[in-house]
Amino acid sequence: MDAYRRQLATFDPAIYSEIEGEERRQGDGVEMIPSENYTYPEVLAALGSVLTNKYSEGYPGRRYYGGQQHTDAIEQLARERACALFRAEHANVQPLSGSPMNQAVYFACLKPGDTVLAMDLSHGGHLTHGAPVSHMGKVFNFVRYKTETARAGAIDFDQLMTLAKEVRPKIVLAGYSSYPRDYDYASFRKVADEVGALAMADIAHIGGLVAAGVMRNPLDAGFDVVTTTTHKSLRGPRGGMILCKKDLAKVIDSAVFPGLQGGPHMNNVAGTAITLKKAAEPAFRVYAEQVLKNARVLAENLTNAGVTLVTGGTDNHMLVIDTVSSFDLDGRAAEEALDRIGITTNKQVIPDDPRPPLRPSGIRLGTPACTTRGMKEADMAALAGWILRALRNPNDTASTEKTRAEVKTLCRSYPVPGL
Ligand code: DSN
Repeated sequence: MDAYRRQLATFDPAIYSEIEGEERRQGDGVEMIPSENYTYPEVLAALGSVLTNKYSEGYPGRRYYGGQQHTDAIEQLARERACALFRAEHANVQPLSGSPMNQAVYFACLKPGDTVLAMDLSHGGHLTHGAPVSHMGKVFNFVRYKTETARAGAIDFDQLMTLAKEVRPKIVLAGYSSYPRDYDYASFRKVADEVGALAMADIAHIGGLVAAGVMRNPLDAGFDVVTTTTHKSLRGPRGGMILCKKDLAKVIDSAVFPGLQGGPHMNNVAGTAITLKKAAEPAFRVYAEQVLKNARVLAENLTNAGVTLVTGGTDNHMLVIDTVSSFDLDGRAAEEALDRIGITTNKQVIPDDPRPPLRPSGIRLGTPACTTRGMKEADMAALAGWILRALRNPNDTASTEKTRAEVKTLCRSYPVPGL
């Protein structure tokens, strides 16, 4: 145990024992929530550094407080690395997380009441894409488009064009948090051009896969602005980034600070810079390719066993299982059954779900975290077997205990980075 941990354990044993418990939980189980990952030990070191003590309102070279010689250098490196990695003209690395990054783009580019064309929540869109319960949904006018679930989740771009001509959006938004496919960004760009809208992509989930070059980059299709979180497939600290064209740089930066946020969390910005350096290494591409392979193998094993996947499969890191039609279990019961065997997933609405969000018809699974631990195709086949066993026999205590032990044994072969 290092000196800081010993000090914490002595001063606040209650908190320390919960941290230890969470370390055990993360190590003994398989994390399959598609938005989660294990960050690098180097990032953990930056997060726990003295950078957390520093206020740095403003941007490199233009701060409102003194003492910025080191923070300026760190933020500048993070911005340059982000631009190089994603082929962006400008990067803002200050958003505290995914929601504020999207809010900043809306406030930078829209007036209250303006229209945004975004993916329907139940088809995979995100809360910050204007769900009625979000504040953004009250400030701006979000109009929804849907996917064609029977055609592998395809988007009908003729229909989208007709809708865009009708509602005249200021932003056409391509983005999701529960959609297991890739997008045809050029077709979105065409729709945006036709109605004079900005093309925005929210790649929060797939930022790492785009950075590695294993999924399409919307900036290559001429998108104006792209947002991504840093803690999902990118494997960094919790945070957000906005990548945009030069002509939007000023309004985006002002919308983040002073528009929406105060001082950036410089320990996070340093963690982001380190993450971006890691993501530029060849090993990260190998990791990203394995994330996709693992998701496909998991999907194949489940569909071969008769499980219904939303859109029929996956092109990215995630799978959405219709648990009601596959196992006669709602999403909450399925999530709980998997929790009991040490596989963590999350309940999830499926397209046009007739059930409520806390008892939806499905669950969502992803491979970024288990791939970080080193799991490969054979492990995915084993995981698929255990998932099937647990969801077919959710109330069989003996089977649950046996499966839990098998999951734990697998986990012992794959230590969590940083532990
Ligand atoms: N919570 C993240 C997710 O799970 O997709 C984004 O909201």
